[in-house]
Amino acid sequence: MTETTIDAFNQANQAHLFQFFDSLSKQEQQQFLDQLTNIEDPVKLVRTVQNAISFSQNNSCSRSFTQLPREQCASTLDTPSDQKSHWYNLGLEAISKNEVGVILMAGGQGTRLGSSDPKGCFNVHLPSSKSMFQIQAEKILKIQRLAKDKYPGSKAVVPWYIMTSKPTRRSTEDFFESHDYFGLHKDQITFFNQGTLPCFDLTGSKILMEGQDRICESPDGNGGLYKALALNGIIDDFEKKGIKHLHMYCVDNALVKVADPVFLGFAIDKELQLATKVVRKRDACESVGLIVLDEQSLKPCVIEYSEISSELANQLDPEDPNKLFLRAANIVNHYYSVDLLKKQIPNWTSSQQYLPFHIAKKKIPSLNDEGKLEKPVEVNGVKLEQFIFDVFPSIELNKFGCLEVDRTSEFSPLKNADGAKNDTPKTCKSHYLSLCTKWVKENGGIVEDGALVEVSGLTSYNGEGLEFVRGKSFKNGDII
Ligand code: UD2
Repeated sequence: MTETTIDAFNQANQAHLFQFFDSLSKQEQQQFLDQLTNIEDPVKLVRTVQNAISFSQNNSCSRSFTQLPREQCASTLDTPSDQKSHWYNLGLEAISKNEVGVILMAGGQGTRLGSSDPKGCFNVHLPSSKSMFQIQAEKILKIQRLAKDKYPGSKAVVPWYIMTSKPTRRSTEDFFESHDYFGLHKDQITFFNQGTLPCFDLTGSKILMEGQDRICESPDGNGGLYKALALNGIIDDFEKKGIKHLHMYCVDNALVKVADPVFLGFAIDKELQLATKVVRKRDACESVGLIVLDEQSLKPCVIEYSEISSELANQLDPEDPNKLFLRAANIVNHYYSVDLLKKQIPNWTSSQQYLPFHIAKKKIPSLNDEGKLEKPVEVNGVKLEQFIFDVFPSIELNKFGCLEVDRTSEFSPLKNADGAKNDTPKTCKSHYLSLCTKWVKENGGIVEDGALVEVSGLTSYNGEGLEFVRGKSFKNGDII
């Protein structure tokens, strides 16, 4: 095994990795080889990375994009309420029959937030001081309760699969344990790790070394979900539990409706394989991907904010110049049928056809030519990421759905430290409490002008069941 591994990397022009090999102990040599064998096909990997780097440099996007066809889209902003109730009941019924699972992607590190803790631990300073993880756990508890109430006798357990990365795993599990899983059953929660990808020098020709016996690696992006599901036996677990429908979402959305029955029902009603929620893009430079149609392949795809030309981002809609032409903003909130994952994950994760690599140029501490670890003062390498939505083009258009939802009740991302203009703990707190206060006022509650109240997720999932507040007065900071 040693020779074949070393040969494979020599063939990929990575002989520099073994310059210290003979001076390593047997154990160090074995650890190094174990790390390297995670890379199935080094020649293919290096070639793919170099293509990705040259593509990202010339960014000559010959492809052209347009809006998704109306047939594949719906909007909760103008869907008749009886249609929405039909979807809600379909989704809640599926939950009551234990056919629904939830996948949370929580492997990202809150670097832009300036916190070393996993984002889910973050507290946006609600009156209750609840963390993002607790807010989301209570959504699951509440939707289980609503399903049991509507379908008496049902057990309604929603398994929660939480993907972490190596850097976030320990602290995430400790956080859940120390909060007694926020009232959920411990065995309904499964933690699993996403994979890693090697870091390269700026030209993509050399894998960087972090030590004489190990290479530099970083989490493989939220697109690493598919390989992580397969490697951790999660797909088998879906089958064992009879799960048919999956809601997948990202941890840093303060308003996320976990296992949203309307979204689930939309996908079930239209027999979709994959669906995504979108909000209206706030402005041309908002850091969100755009759900679009590739005009050559006629397949759905997403253009990430870090890879879109400013010209395309600013293009106005010829039918309404007050609107951006491409405005279906991705909020990392997707539906998958388990059938689709079972069928497609082997293709999406084969080393013969990697999901595209996205390049992030970074300062990466790595060995210099003398074999000493050096902290670079300027960008010296690239980290690779795969994006969860890069599988969209493998879906037939008629099996793909896009549901527009109201930003003020469904999307408030936690991305930046306080002081930034958007997407900060302050904006999350303000959006969360404004939504709760709106619910209370809609139900006849009396809230002083300018005051904001919090409605616990255990009291109401989406503003329902608040009749009891009618005629009652509430002051700023009250928790209902
Ligand atoms: C993401 C979306 C972007 C838009 C924006 C809205 C992707 C690739 N981009 O951009 O289109 O929807 O969010 O807020 O989805 N994560 C992992 N492992 C990783 C990296 C990320 O689990 O290795 C998770 C992360 O914990 C978070 C989600 O994926 O839950 C989004 O990650 P991000 O914050 O790095 O993505 P962002 O904001 O650049």
